[in-house]
Amino acid sequence: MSRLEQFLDQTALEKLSDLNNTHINNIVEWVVELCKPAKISIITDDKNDIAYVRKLALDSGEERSLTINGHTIHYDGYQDQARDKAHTKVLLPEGKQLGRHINTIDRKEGLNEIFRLMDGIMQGKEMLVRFFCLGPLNSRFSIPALQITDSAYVAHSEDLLYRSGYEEFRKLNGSPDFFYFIHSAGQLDDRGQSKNINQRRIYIDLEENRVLTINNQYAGNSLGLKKLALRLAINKSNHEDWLTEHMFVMGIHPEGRKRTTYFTGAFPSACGKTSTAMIPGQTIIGDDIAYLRVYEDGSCHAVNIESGIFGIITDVNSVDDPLIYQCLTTPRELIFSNILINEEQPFWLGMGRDAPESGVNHSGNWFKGKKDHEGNEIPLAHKNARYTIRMRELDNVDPEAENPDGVQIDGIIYGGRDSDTNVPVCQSLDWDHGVFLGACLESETTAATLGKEGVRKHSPMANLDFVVVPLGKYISNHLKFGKRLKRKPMIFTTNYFLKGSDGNYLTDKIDKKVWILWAEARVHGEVDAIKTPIGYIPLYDDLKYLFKNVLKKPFTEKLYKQIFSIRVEKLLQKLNRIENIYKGEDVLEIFWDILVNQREQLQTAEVNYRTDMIQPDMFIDTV
Ligand code: OXD
Ligand code: MN
Repeated sequence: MSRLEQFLDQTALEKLSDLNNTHINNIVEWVVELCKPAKISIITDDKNDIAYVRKLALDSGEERSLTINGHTIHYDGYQDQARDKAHTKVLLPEGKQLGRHINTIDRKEGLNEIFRLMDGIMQGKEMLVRFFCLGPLNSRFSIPALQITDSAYVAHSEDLLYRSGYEEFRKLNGSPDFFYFIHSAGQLDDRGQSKNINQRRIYIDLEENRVLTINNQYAGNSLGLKKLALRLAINKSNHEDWLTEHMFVMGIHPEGRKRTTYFTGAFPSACGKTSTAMIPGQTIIGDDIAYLRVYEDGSCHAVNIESGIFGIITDVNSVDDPLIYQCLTTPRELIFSNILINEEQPFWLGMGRDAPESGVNHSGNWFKGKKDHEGNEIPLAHKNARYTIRMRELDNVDPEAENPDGVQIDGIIYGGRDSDTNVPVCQSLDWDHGVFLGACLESETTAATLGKEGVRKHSPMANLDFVVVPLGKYISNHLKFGKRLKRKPMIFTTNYFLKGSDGNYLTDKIDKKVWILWAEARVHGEVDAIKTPIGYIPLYDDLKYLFKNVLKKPFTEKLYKQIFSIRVEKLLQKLNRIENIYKGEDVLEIFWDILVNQREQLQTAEVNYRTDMIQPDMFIDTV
């Protein structure tokens, strides 16, 4: 503890020494010496410590209170509104290779660069040291995570999003078996936003189970426990025997069913993951990141590693997302980010309410027609604007959300933003084929990452942005995981974004409820399906029944045939793209067998049916 005595007061010293962990002391000491903060606070699970962080976020101006009790607003810098993939790099030790899909920098070079930028970066600021637990407490899934940051907004957000873990750290008994994250927002401008945005860096150091992130505030870049821990956990799990996935966990409850059926679902950012987990009538365990393990009885169990939601607010309105909307308009501890505030009232895009023509938003004072320095009109709120809430605040939270054993998973969904290729819902032929379909996931880019929107990108398991092991290994691990399962979840794909020739969506947002209930019914063996080369698709009558009974709306056979036709040419083009992506990757042979087989089956079907848009009823085999 010796050198720390120079920097910490008695209470802070006691909080650290209670943990009896020299690794933590060394990290704190090292960060203090490098970043040179003016003050250091150690935050335990104590409610006074936690209240201190929240107050600091308000006192420092990083958040401001709004009219509704517990609601605050935070703004990220104008150029810091989404995940910054270009500056997020894995530090690569000499002699190691991760393949061409992962953004890397030589470890020595990266560390030299970031240590230089971190020198004195916290001068004049207060450094917060926080202890959290990824996953439920007292669980085989849990991973303790240490967060050091000079942003009270970051520390406060994590309080809403993760389980406090000071006690979990105590249980480590001095072991270094934890993740750690060092963040600094860097120098701030007069709006309290990171000034040196050109020097933002997010460097992932797998050797030390740590991430160093500086000169940014947007949560996807700054919060250690969110997308940064996701990357560390992908590395850890892929060298062990479990999976770390960009997945929701939800309970499905069709009318009349006595037991809850649990599903996980992987969707790229801003492609309906949260709104699927929040479909009215169902229960939520998590909306973003899950750990999956094979249990002793051969079943697959999953937990939510988070305990809150950092959700996209755009298009959340009382019709499309009634549960979330209700939550955002009633008192509770909640942080909005990057939306418009007018007279302390929040406004966002697609909220279904008339918005004022001026106010304050992520660009500062805003008025309708305001342009940025590139001449682009600034909308009233950012498209990737967010809300941050605790999960336990929701009425629809599942009773098993904190179960240390997680829940048994019976279905897994892979969904992408795909305007022209895949059907709305489809069940894989078996586990390996399901892994293949997940590995083939493509999606059009969204505002959740910096850069152009609407560009089709390959996104295996919706996790490519976060995969830090060679892609082939990541996919092979899913194949091996399945071999160990005695009770394999069924695997499905969904596509909520199919468009007609006029460019309009062919299905409504709420229709996802039918696709999910159909998948659940398949798990229970209650509905038949049509076997096609890409998997099992629904029968018209089953969907018609669900549309009528669940959504109270008609579903025409014409629309069914249009959206469930197998688009052979598009699918074959996709297979060519997939082949190029995985070429040179060390993936299990079965992956290539499935690809070749899928291609042959599609080609044969095209010849047999003499069309490249094969309507569902042309495939006669039902099971
Ligand atoms: C998220 C993301 O915020 O994936 O969940 O970007
Ligand atoms: Mn996500």
